[in-house]
Amino acid sequence: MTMYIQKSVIVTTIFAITTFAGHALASDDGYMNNQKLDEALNMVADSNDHAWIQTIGTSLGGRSIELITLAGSKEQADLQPAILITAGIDGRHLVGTEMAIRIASSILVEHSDVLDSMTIYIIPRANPDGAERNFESLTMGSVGNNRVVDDDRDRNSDEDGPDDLNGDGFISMMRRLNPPIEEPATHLADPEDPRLSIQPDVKEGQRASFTLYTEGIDNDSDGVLNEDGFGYVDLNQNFMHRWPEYEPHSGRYPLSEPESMALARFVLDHDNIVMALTLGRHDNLVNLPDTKKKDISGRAPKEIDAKDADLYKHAGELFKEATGQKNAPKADSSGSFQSWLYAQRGIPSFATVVWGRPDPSKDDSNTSDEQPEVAIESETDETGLKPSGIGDIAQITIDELMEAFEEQSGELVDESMISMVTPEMVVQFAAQAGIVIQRIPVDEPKRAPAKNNGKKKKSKSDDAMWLEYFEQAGIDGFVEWQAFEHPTLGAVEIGGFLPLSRINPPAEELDELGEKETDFVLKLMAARPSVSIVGPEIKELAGGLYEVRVALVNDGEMPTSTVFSQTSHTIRPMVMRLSSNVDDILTGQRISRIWGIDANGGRSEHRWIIRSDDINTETIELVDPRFGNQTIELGS
Ligand SMILES: [Ca+2]
Ligand SMILES: [Ca+2]
Ligand SMILES: [Ca+2]
Ligand SMILES: [Ca+2]
Repeated sequence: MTMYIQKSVIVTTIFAITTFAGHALASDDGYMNNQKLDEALNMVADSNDHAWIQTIGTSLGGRSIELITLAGSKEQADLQPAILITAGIDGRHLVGTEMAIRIASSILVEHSDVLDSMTIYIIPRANPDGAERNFESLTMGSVGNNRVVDDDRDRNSDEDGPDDLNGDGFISMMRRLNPPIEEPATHLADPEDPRLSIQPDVKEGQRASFTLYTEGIDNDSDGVLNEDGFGYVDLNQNFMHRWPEYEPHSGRYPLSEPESMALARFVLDHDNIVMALTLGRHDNLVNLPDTKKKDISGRAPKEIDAKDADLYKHAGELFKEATGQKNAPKADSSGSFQSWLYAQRGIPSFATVVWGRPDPSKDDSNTSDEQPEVAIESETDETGLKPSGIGDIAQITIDELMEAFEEQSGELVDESMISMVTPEMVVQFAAQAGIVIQRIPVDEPKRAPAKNNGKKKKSKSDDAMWLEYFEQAGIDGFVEWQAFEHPTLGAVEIGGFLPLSRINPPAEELDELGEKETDFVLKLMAARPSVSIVGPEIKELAGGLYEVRVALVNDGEMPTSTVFSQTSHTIRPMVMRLSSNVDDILTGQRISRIWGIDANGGRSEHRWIIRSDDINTETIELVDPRFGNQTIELGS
């Protein structure tokens, strides 16, 4: 925190009170629980005339979802273009909240001039219940809210969650060493590093020797271990765009949760939001989002429209310039807040995980394996496999099947048909094509490594890289396997990665990260669309007959709207309205709608020929919720 202490008294005071022993966190001190967050928020707002706190909703657990608004004045806050910064939708992503508060303080103290032309809305913790559980003495990494869900549909809810058998305060994994015949072993200890569990590579002559479970016992004696733990709805699966209906934690319907509803309502009520930054488990800044795939309707992009690629590329460059971040996991964005903002609200929506695993330091001669900036195949549930949305089948299997089909038939697979495919069909096709099916383990091997596909054999797995990093950095991110006599499973070992250690950096890194994220926010704001009016240019063609020309020019580095929203008309257009009577307009429209103006000097040109007794009384009105309404007088 040294940098901040030098810079400002206010920030120093905030962080002086936020040092607390968060023993539930692998990275120990310095992360804010809800009470500390409230104190920090109030201190930021009380210390400055340009910041206000409001409550935008209440969680299921009865906690307030807070918004802090930064603007030149309260009156102008909702009337000028705004950036929305949202954090803490995933309860485990505590680093996002830390960044949100640091961005707020830093901009208020050092960059408040930017608030004269742009508003910053910050929702630092959208899921206060989920976050709070990650500060409890026993933690397993809580993703979602407090919704009670009967995961196994046995009419009891939350009856068999994980249990801390070895009493170390964490839920980790169990290796069952001598599984019975009816439950064949699935994994073995990685010969390269026995702490890691891998699936056997038959070609290498490997044989599985254990099964993996979440730590715990079968509390309800139904023969299944830990099948229905606490809650919850994953708020990042509860939004409308590609809502993953059959996921166990996606909610009963989109926006079923008060937390997701509060976010959606806030966005719908604020037409002045011109861009959004979501700090959470998704990233579209380190890795350019997919530009090719469509959703099941075939009309909306799965991630982004190819025509918006330049916008995202530019933002990604600004991000790398500001933060230097090179690694970010890929997470499925179905039903996420940030996808909804883009696909259904037309808002340029950027997302960052804030912190990725640093590359092992270069002076370590052991790391001769080149590990370029490949996207890490980590998933939200950290199994290393990406869900396909078809039962528990992993995306890699679907990809292999599609490849096999395309090779055989010479035709491209119509991706929109994938939604019709059932797991049974996959089993059948896979058998015909000789493809081994990869499945996403449902409740269990949360930490099973990304294994398989011979191509990658030589390079280190993601898990191995994490272990290497933890060792280098001296971080306690892994529980060594220890023998334990399980009441029903017999001999097991308990250990594995700690729940939050691969998402949240050591607390001493937070201040420096905060400066980088603030720098990025400032760069984004500077790149925002900026529309100005050129003209009017008026020429009298004959007595009382005039030609009028006006152009709208966007000098910003970003388009006024995403290309996708322009073609799908998901946003309200700018409206230009001429005051003349329709009968007096010989050429041109009385009312024109402008769906978007390109970046870097993009223009929208308008020309009319009108009849007027007194041109000085005529006006052109520009109605624009995001860039402000204006009236142009045609008289000089
Ligand atoms: Ca149940
Ligand atoms: Ca434990
Ligand atoms: Ca059970
Ligand atoms: Ca249990």
